[in-house]
Amino acid sequence: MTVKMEMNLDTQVRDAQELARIQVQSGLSIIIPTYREAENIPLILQRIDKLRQEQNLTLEVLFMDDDSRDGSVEAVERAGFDWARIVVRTSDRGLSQAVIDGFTRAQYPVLICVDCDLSHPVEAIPQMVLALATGQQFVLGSRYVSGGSTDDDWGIFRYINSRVATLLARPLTQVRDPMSGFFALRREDFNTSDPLNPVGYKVALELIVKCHFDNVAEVPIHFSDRQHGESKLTLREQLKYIKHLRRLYIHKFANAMYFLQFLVVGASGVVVNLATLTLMLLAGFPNAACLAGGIATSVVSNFLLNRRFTFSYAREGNIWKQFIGFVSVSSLGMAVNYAVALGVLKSSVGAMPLGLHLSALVGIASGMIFNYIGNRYVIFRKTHIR
Ligand SMILES: Nc1nc2c(ncn2[C@@H]2O[C@H](COP(=O)(O)OP(=O)(O)OP(=O)(O)O)[C@@H](O)[C@H]2O)c(=O)[nH]1
Ligand SMILES: [Mg+2]
Repeated sequence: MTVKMEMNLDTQVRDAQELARIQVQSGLSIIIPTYREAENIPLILQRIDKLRQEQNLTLEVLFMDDDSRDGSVEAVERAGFDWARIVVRTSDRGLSQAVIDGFTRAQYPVLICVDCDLSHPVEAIPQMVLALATGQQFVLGSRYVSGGSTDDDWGIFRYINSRVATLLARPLTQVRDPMSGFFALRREDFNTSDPLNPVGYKVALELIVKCHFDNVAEVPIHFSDRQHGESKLTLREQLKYIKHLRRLYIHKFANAMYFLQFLVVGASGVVVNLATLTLMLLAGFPNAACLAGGIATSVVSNFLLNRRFTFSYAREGNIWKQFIGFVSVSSLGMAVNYAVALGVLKSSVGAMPLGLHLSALVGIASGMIFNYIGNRYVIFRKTHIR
């Protein structure tokens, strides 16, 4: 459920504000991932300090820096705030890893992640905490809900890129701006997340999926372009998004995803089968041998592709043992296919036009489902992972 926060001052909201005040007083941990942001550090600290004083906030700021060596450490020290510190990380680098590392080090019950480049208005934090206090599990600073905006000079490429990335995440979450790097959640919810394994930049998406958040609120923000320092969002980082999406899809739709990949491999097997059959026919082999050759090569290619992609978690297992298992299960599948096809043919379907083809298709589908179940739960079952 996506909720846009309205700031009506009716009783309910006043209660919520009271709750938010209590939550705010018990403390906020603001985590800021940084890589070469020395110029921006004093600026964001000034803005947070202003907010802190105006709203009487208890907070800590943790800059999670991937060893920038650009004066970031000195910039935090020079600012002289006892509530701000910088953690210099030298291993397991990356934006998402830095954020998660920061969350595990945080001392307060409310966790907030914000970019250092002043793209995100820290002034929206109280409203985000208010949303948490009213029962939301996760709150995003969003460019794409009404009232949200971006600076005007976004080129068409950047805009399309952002929208396509959002669209690809739609089956994972209905929120409008899951790509946002500005968000808030409770530490207790973070602590009960499934194991986190993000690649690239989309840490909010990782958390929404792995913490199973249903109630996600979006607070409209204006997203400003960075004024200082350089963007680290390279094409390489963007390509990691595809890898991340695949992982999240498998996590959320495990069985459906395995089956989908199994079907795609199965379809490729039909092509391999027919291609082999045709080549053998051209080379002058008899029909029966061509059929057998087609089946044999497709069984091998299906096995290799399923092992590499569909059931990639079992890649470490003994390949020969798996191959023998795969062939045994496939042969049973072929028998199922044949028996079902014969059965259907004998029923009233057999008398229909194209009855033979229909019977064969039902047989193939039955054989495939049988094969899938056998492979998923017997041959490539998860205990094969070391
Ligand atoms: N610790 C750490 N922080 C990073 C890394 N890459 C980027 N960041 C920080 O993550 C935040 C977002 O990075 P940006 O480069 O601004 O990426 P972006 O906001 O998606 O792209 P722009 O809109 O072009 O700025 C910034 O505060 C960066 O300093 C990284 O590898 N490690
Ligand atoms: Mg940025």
